[in-house]
Amino acid sequence: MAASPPAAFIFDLDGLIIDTESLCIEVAQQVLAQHGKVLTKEAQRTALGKRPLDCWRDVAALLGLDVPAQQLFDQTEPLLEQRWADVRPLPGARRLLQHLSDCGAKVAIATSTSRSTFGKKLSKKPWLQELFQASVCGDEVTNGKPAPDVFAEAARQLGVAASSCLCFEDAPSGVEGAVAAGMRVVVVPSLVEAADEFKAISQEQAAASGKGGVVQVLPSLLAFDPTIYGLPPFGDLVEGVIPLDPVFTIGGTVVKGFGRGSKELGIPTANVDADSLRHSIAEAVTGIYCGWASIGGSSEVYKMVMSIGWNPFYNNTEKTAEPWILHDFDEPFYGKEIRLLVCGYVRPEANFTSLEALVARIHKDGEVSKAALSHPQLQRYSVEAFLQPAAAAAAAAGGVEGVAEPEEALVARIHKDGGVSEAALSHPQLQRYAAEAFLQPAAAAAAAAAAAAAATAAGGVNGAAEPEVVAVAASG
Ligand code: ADP
Ligand code: RBF
Ligand code: MG
Repeated sequence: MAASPPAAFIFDLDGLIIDTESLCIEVAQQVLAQHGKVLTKEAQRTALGKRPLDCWRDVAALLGLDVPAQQLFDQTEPLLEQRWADVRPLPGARRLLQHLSDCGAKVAIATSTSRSTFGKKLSKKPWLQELFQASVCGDEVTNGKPAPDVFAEAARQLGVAASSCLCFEDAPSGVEGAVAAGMRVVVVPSLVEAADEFKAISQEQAAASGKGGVVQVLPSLLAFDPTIYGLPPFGDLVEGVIPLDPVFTIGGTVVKGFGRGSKELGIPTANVDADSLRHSIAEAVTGIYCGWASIGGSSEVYKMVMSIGWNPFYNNTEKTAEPWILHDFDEPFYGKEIRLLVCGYVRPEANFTSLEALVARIHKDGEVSKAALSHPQLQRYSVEAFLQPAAAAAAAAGGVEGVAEPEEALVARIHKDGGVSEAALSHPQLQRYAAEAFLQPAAAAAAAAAAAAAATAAGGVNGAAEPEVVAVAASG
């Protein structure tokens, strides 16, 4: 039912447009550990979406930590400062903002972050800087989220009524603030634990009450349909798949899953170890995706389709990433390294009324993915260096200075340097330097020098021209 489009769109930043949450959790854990505390899920939840000092005040209170918020903030800031600029955009954020811009819609950002940190977070994202007309930061209003101040001010700056705005939020405190400002809210929860507490009312109910409210809860911005709000549809589908920009990668080890992929569904899925998954992608990333895969030391690249999330059909308590590689393997490959380059979004995770329905849908996902990945727009990612095993990647980089290589490639490269050096040093031309006095501990060197002096005095041959040797003594 297409109503007239909202007068403006108000976006939260952290955990909605960019994945700051993984970074903040990592650093908060580090700082709390210094005070003998651990960051609980409940503490994460209470911090979500608030201004930094408010976060620390509430987290400290919750964990019974008797340290001033300002001190905790001062401890975290230096750890975060350098890293803000490299935080990645979340799937679908750039696409939606670009679409709204193409439609001529008004867009503002309403964030709890301070103006100076906002600048750092956007510094390497010129594309983002161009996609909104106004921004309001946490230090520019009297009260932070969950108060409505940032949202009310964003609407004011755009010259529209808050009640005619559609807001996108990931955090409970942000949702509360936007609703209090009278806005309709689309929630894309950052934490799965927090997802259950959002209950959507209809747009009509929201409009009728005139008080705003949650109108949709989505697993991802990729699942947003602009036509529901009277806007033109997206025009970017490739064979029914949404191309991702940027693509994302997952590197990890193949571990045992629930033992039901092949057995129950007849569809093997190579589960990625949980630790690698946590470090590769944001908690908020779920859905069915397609892309390219490679395994172990092989440089063969295969098409794959995968589910990322909690598998609603099985109601898993742990998030999994399960690629079904669209290729027949002779044997299992547990324990091997797996590299996944994810470049397309197929659909959100769903629940099914029967196992047959789930299996049929997964097979359809496979067909859709095969077709989409054959399209040049997605095909081109099959040659990405990330998909190559470490040694091959290092060789491909070919010793060109300044080429950024992944960490495994660096390790492989260092080992290769070691091998090359060992061989070269066995050659007489370099081998002879092994006997240099410099390499001897002081006492032995003194003795050798004395012996050499005695030999010279006795008329031994000396003074043969030798290439200059530069001696470098260093520790570590
Ligand atoms: P599990 O529950 O342990 O993940 P599955 O029944 O899902 O077991 O089988 C997955 C395993 O099967 C993978 O870990 C891998 O070793 C192997 N395998 C064989 N062919 C494929 C394939 N085409 N895609 C994914 N995994 C495959
Ligand atoms: N599980 C779900 O509960 N809902 C889904 O929508 C869903 N879609 C999937 C799509 C693909 C392409 C694959 C490979 C798996 C999907 N699964 C889904 C996960 C499936 O339940 C899981 O692989 C098995 O439970 C084996 O662990
Ligand atoms: Mg599996």
